[in-house]
Amino acid sequence: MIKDRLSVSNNQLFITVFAGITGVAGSYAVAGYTRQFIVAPIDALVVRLTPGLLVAFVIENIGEGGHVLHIALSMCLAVGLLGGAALFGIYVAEQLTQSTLGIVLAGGLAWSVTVAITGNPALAVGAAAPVLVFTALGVESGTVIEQSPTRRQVLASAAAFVGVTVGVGRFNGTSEDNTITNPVSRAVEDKFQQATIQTLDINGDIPGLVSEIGGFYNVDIAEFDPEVSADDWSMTITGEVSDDVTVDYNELTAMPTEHRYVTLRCVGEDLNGKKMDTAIWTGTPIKSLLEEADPDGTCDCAMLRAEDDYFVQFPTDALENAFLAWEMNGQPLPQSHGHPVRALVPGHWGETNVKWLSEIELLEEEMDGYWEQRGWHGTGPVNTVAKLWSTITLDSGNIELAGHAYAGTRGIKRVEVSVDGGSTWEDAELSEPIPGDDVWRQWRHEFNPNGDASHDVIVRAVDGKGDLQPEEQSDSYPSGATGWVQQTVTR
Ligand SMILES: Nc1nc2c(c(=O)[nH]1)N[C@H]1C(S)=C(S)[C@@H](COP(=O)(O)O)O[C@H]1N2
Ligand SMILES: [Mo]
Repeated sequence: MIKDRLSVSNNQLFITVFAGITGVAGSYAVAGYTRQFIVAPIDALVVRLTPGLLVAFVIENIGEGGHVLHIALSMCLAVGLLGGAALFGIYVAEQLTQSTLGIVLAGGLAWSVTVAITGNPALAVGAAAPVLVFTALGVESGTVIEQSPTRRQVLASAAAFVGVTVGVGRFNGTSEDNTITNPVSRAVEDKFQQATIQTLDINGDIPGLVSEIGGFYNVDIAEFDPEVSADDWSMTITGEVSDDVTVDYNELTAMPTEHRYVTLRCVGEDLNGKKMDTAIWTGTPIKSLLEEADPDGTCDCAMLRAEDDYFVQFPTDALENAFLAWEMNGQPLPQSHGHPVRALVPGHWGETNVKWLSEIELLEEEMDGYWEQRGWHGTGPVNTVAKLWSTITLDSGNIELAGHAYAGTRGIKRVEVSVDGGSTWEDAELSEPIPGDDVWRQWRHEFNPNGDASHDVIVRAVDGKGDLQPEEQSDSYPSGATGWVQQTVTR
């Protein structure tokens, strides 16, 4: 006998949750960790709608872990949406005693919602199919009581489904940037060699003078990087200019090409943090494009915008020696570093180096960029820093201290080390400067511990102008960390 109840049973509610979870897993299986994954656009929206003060608070207090919070929230929302489609289907099936109609409605609804969110009809099937299957299970469990699947059966089939789909997704191998291998041009090869030769002989495990692509730090406002193909890319210089100038990828890469060592450092990192790296970048100076556009704005300031809705504003002067890069260490710019084209602004904090660059707008008056709206002051020149990234005891019994020092376009003249809490200072050994206006240097200092178990080590840099790294300690928020790196080193 068909039950004529109007409500949905607990068992059915339980099944709709699995419909939601497996729908999300199915979407992941076909789309991978990309923008076609149903969670991605939801996450972008969550990030956009989160108040700036909260973002600043999370970055300061939770740091990178903040990503986990909004991704988890976005996952729950996606599960809710797809589960909701299943619930609606079951409800219709019960109300109208139309099993097939309910099941098809649920699948169709899940599909439409996923297409609306991701814009990809084909891949949306990955999310819709599990919803349809679980809705069918749910409808059956309501009508034919004796044969209804037990919770354990539902759980087992859901787990199996998630396992299989995620497995398939892995197997399909969503394109990962680091696997791209290109023949590296002679010029880049030479630069690699020079860096290798000039790298200090350091026993500790620290980056060389050129960071590996896979080890190069990453800071993104969005959890999912935009996917921009070189063919679809173009960049426009607009706003207060005599003429708008637009270049596409072919035009850009046909311009005079240079290979530069450039170091980047994030304003948000700790004093001795690791968000500082150097790569060999291939690109073209931006100057000729700017001159073609002929800026005539009154504030002499520019807003750079990107495909991930990132934007940053700073004085046009900073673009004078800026660079538009399309290769990193001889490879096409990896997706996570701004494929196909990013800006590199010499000596300025990482945030000015816009990835997935789409527009340079010359402004009439100054406006805050993404991070400045959130209280940061990170558009100016970098602070001077000497990092202490490695401390090890050598076979000889001596202690080796080593790290990198960076002061943007000011350059590094000297690194000084104290092993007695600042009473006496010695100059560290420094790597020969690699050519470039905006590069770090490696330093190394070896000392005899003289039987003492522990040493109060302090390191500080002197920039190319002769200015000592400021001693006063401050947090990275809002203007970048200051102070001297200090560490107790024991044998
Ligand atoms: N479009 C875009 N550009 C961006 C960012 C971003 O989130 N979106 N992050 C900025 C920040 S804060 C830093 S420190 C650098 C980091 O560059 P990387 O990820 O290549 O190391 O990129 C900058 N450019
Ligand atoms: Mo940054």
